[in-house]
Amino acid sequence: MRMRYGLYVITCEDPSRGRGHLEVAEAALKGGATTIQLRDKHMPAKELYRLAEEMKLLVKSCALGSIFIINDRVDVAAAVGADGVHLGQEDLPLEAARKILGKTAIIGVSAANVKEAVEAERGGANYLGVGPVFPTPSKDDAGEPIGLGGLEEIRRAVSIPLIAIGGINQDNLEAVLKAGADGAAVISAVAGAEDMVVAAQRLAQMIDLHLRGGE
Ligand code: TZP
Ligand code: MG
Repeated sequence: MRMRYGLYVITCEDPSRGRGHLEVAEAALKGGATTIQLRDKHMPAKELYRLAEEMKLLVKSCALGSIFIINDRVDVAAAVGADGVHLGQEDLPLEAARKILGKTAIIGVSAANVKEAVEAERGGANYLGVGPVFPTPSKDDAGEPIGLGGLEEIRRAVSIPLIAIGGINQDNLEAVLKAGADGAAVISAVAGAEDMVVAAQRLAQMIDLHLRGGE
């Protein structure tokens, strides 16, 4: 079955407006997010584990059947039984994560160019996080934006789902989808919005319309 990652909302330790992980996740799910990623680079393992347990319950109680992914921490993903993990280029190698999480886990890998994308696809990644497509306020070391051109190049090179990331908002989402993304991952467009539910709703509807148009 081809997963529908759709609107992929990432919660992080420093969301705008002082909102916490669970608050962002809950609003995102209400707005129609189909994937939630818990991302926290500084939380001690025990605290992250407890938070992940709570967030899993929240995601799984939502009628949409949304996907729950944990950033970086394969150990925490395995311990709470998350749907999967997202790995950057400096994280545990894909094959090592697969050994721990098993065949059915969803493993996403960040790719900023064709080489990284092809390697991750060959290694068995379930989807790619591609970007940063645009400049992002949410990650200091995100690297140079690859633009819509970079996304199109990766689209031509691989066939697994592409989740575009980096500076994506209501104004540029349509262009990102037209460039070949299957979904979009956002932090600030939801966590930084005045009304997080409405912001998520608008983005989710745009993705839904686009996907339906392609059927
Ligand atoms: N990886 C590449 S860009 C980025 C991550 C985690 C941050 C995306 O945040 P925003 O606020 O949606 O640009
Ligand atoms: Mg990482």
